[in-house]
Amino acid sequence: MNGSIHFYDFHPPMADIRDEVLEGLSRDPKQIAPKYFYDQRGSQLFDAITELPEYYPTRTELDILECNGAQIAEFLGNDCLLMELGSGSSRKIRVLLDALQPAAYVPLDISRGHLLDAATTLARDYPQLQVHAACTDYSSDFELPDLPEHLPRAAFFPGSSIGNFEPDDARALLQRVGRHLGEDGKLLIGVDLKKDNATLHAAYNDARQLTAAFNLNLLERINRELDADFQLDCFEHLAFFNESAGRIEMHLRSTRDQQVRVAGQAIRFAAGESLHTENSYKYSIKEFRALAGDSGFVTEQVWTDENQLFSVHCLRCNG
Ligand code: AVI
Repeated sequence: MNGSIHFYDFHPPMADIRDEVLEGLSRDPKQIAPKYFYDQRGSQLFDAITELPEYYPTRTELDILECNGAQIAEFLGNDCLLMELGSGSSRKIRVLLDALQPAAYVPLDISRGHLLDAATTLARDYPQLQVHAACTDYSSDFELPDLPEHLPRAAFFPGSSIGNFEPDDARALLQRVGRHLGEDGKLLIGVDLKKDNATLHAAYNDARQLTAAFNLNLLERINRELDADFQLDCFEHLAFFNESAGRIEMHLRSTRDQQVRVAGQAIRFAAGESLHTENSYKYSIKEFRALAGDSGFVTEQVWTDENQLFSVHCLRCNG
């Protein structure tokens, strides 16, 4: 028997994506939001990155979840409505589902095909589970499917995806999550910690160059979906830790003077000019506790690994 699955498509219209990409390319410095990494191939490349020896966040967070599963399950509570922001391949939720029986699981992700595949596999593997999968852009005012009002609500936001938001946007996002959760709603969130430069640098400059391929795939996606003509071999991957801002920055640097057409518009790149594609903020536990507090959440518990690489925070919404 399979668990039940319902699919809701709130994917933003292509015209909105085109306008946002063109607006970002008209800025100085040029930028495109990291949410556009995640087409089908981008999601697959990200999954491959999470298996790399250099990319410590995923395995470290999984270890923390596994070591503390019983306590986490107690915090979230059985029979809750459990949503997951940026559920991707729904791998980490499996650790929670082995200790917890939610009334329903609501994965939210912008990558439609990847979400549907992951939700279908999960419903097969957890026959008792009701899955309500919603393809949505949770970085803006996102919709949820019609869900029972009476159930206690909880959210899981793993992987330090919160670090991909500017701190002000991260606060706004947590406030929106808080509104969906309601008073006393629970949020379990993974946050990457500040650490030495060498470890961070290696995680975003892996030897197999999968992170470079992930970064460059953004251009391939824009070529395909927005009728553009980026030449991928005229851009190079650049990732470094910006110490004063406390973040990894990823860029695509133009290796020459060039002109690219995107959705009928001409965009000029000077040699060496960069297109900023991602920030990945790293926090201390104290910094993140303060950010959560500013966003309407009380920190109830924080776990880390023995090397203090990554943290998992249990937060309660104070309404
Ligand atoms: C999804 N997000 C938390 C990843 C990160 O580490 O910021 C995305 C990523 N970018 C490069 N490698 C992984």
